[in-house]
Amino acid sequence: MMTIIVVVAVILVVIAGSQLLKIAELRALSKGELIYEVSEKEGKQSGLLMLGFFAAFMAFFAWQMWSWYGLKLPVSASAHGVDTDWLTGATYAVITPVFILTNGLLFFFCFKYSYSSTRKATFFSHSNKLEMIWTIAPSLVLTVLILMGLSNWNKIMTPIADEDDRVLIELTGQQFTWTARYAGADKKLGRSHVTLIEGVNATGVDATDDNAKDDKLVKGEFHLPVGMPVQFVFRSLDAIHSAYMPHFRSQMNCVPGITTQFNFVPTKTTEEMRKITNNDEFNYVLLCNKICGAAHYNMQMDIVVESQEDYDKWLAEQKTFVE
Ligand SMILES: [Cu+2]
Repeated sequence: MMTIIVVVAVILVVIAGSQLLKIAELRALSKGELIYEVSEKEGKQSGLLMLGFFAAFMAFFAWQMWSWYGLKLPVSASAHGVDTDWLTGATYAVITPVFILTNGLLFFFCFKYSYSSTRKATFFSHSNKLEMIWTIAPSLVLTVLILMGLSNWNKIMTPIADEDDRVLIELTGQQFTWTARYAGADKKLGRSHVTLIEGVNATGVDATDDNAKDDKLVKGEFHLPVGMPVQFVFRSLDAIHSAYMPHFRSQMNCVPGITTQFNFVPTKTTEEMRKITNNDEFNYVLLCNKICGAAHYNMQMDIVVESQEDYDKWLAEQKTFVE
């Protein structure tokens, strides 16, 4: 009912507005004026309003930056994340002044060149020199930023080949939970496939594969040794999920039917991060960052980063896939 009243009210306002315009038009016509002719005074007023709008716009921008700044993530807990943060900072440092300058000019020119009956507009269609400047300058800046981004991207996307120099973990997403699988003593993950899902084997690990026998599946939380490269492999059993580990500046889609991957080196233990954030309850988290269904918001797993010793101890306590 409320919706109908609102719709009718909006329609009536539009009709009333158009009728008012018509009356003003007829009144002006009867006086021999043209209603749409803009006087110099009106032009100046519009120009001033443009300047006022720009000031309000900038104040809003500054207020937004100020009020959301506190939600920034703490310092990066992974090696490549430091570069990612630097790149984000550099990008902001480049685009913020450009944003303010271009918008400032846009509104200032509206004010400066507001209508004047004594001024004639210059016809100016083309300048090769100007075209070159505003094409080449942003291209150069973007090329540098993109190349730096790509080199950082390659660091985490080039799989770690050396089995002795990595921890291999497979993360499987399904509505609405994560399972982590460690490669076990042989440092190899056994085969897995959705068609093998049966009973307690909820992620479809192939029990007949020798490499799978010593694999370790964990739920709830998983552990990482500090300073050791971790090679992740991602799978999904149903919808597209996204493995998001914000404190490590990492995210990768989990896509049904294929495996995706990336790696990073955790550089700060959970204990260290608790001190940095001044929060005794701080925990690293793995979140799902693709809206994958009703309980998506709750699809998460804690991550514990600890010394190699503690990690080895924890891993030894986890059960192998085939006892
Ligand atoms: Cu999900």
